[in-house]
Amino acid sequence: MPASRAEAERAAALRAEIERHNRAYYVLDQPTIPDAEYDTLFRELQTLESAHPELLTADSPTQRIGGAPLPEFGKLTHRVPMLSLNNAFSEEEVAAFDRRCRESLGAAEDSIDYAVEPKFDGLAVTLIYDRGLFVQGATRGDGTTGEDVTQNLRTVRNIPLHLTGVQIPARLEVRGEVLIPRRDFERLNAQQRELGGREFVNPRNAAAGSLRQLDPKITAARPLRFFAYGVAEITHPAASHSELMDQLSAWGLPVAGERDVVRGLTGLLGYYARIGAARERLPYDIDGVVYKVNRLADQEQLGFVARAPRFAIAHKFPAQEATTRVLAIEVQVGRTGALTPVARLAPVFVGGVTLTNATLHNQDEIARKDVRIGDTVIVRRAGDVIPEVVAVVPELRPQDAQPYDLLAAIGRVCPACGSRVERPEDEIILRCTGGLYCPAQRKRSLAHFASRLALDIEGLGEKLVGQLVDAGIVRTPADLYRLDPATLAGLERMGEKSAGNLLAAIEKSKQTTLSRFIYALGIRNVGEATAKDLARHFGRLEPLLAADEAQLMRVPEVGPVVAASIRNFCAEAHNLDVIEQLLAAGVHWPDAQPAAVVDSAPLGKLAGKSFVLTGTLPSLTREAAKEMIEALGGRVAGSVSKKTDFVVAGADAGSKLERARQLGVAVIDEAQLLEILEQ
Ligand code: D41
Repeated sequence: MPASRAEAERAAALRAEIERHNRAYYVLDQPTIPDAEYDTLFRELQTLESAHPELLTADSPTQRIGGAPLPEFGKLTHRVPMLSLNNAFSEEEVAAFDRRCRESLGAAEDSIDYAVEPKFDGLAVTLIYDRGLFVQGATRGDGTTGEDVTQNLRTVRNIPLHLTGVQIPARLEVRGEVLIPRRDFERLNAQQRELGGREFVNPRNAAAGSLRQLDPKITAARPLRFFAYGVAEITHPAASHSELMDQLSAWGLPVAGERDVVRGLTGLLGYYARIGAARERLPYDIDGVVYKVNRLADQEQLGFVARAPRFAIAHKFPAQEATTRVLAIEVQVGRTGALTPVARLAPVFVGGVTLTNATLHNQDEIARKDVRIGDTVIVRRAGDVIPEVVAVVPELRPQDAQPYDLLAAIGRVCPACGSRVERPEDEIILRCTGGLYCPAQRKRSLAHFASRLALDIEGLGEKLVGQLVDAGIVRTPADLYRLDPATLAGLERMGEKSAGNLLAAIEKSKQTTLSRFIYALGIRNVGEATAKDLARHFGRLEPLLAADEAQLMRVPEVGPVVAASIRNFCAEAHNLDVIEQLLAAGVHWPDAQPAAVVDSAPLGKLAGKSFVLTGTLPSLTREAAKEMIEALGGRVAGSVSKKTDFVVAGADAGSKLERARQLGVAVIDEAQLLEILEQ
């Protein structure tokens, strides 16, 4: 039966009232009614809508509990790319940012107004409003293309399903960050514990995992929140970033309560200190603060470099350190047999995650820091880098602690396979000589083969590879293409669905590119950049496999060491055998081109120039610097050799900088790099 006019009016009134309470609770943080009363209103609306589906609207609050699961997320190409932010780690770097802005704008000292805000440690998303109605939302992805997570974003309680107020533009694309407040995160983990589910390591991971659920009901049950930090395009008359944020807030969008406007470098550093001091008391995790030149006209004048704006910078809080005890030292075997000592630690909470181990790098480092089992040590965790032991606290050393000798500890044999261990000349690391006989090396090689920059087999990580190798199901990459549901069904924790997903991912990986394939083979000294060089030069696989050292060294950037590695690899019959099996299994690449065609491609002005990036650059991320160099035809390698043209060194540059000095390679800083790029 169609709804009566009274019922239609009641539904509209309920929607408005519920959204008003929602906003009071989730945006303004001022609850207006008891939960039980809210639930009663909500259920009344649900009952009306299910009796009269024509009353249901896209922006009804009932839509926040999530609809049917999706088979997969669609992709969404951002109309305006989602840029990245450059980082500053010190006052000097902030001063340099302020100076650059002043020089470009011709402004005097302490005269620029900056909009300042906390840097949320969440997940960047974009929300699209069509005539005020929330119609689509996506993750940032790689900045160009993200995943369409509209149905999940609808369940985020403080995202308005429709905007309120005046002068709402026909189309508004809001950029912001999705996160889970700290208190809610604790509660969520307690709940996971009770339900016997997996706990999340930190709020960021929990937010990312929650937003990427195919079942929106799961997302709806997670305490996600959104905060806006910008718009894709200015469609509203605002003169400054702060006015723009005020306007977003007036339309009902949540913005950071701690935002402010300050003047000059003095103001920036004052804000940094203020937020740093208040950090523990904030309801959410932040990893720094963000500074933006406030006047929009000035922002436009400053413009962009690569993929980040010149008018903004993130001032990060320092890497986090803590002290804990070394319970044991274990030795891990890498893909190429390198043995890495790892300290097992008494669990310690550092910068949002619990650390249980930290790398000790190699015997020389252990000796230099004199790390012993039983020692109390300082561990550091910075961003995405592997946690490391920084130093020992000598006062707290147990009397009986003995100096640690790696070679003696492992009895001079590989802990994974018992093969002889050697220390190649000129190297500080020990290596297992077992090659692919060693199960540890085999696992790492397989995981490398499946990794993101190689054949990119989604879901096939170290853990699953370990299971497959231990069960004797997989020995070489070619075995992956012979897996079937029946074999996988025997594995622990492998349901029908995950088996299906894995097989689909393996099938998908068959179509790849030549450079990915070369990289995936895991030839020693052939990293991503060299794999690209080889693919470009040879165009096809066969001539590469057949090339002798002289032919290989004709590839720009390939020297005797790399050439010898490739020859050694090809001299092993079983390597060629695996390649043959992979091709027979259907692995292929559509981009095969004769070398001549590739070589005649237009050259950038950095063609033939090789760079190595090391340390933390003051404003560019490594990724951004790499992209800029590659865009001009240059090459970014992972290690320094005589063929390196420039080493770009930032703060805390280590062994690569040292090696550059030994080899007499030119060392430049970020400013000099930018000069070269802009020439
Ligand atoms: O709170 C943040 N994480 C935050 C991120 C912020 N407060 N402001 C930001 N501003 C921008 C620009 C200036 C590029 C619009 C950002 C980000 N970007 C950002 N987040 C992730 C990538 C870029």
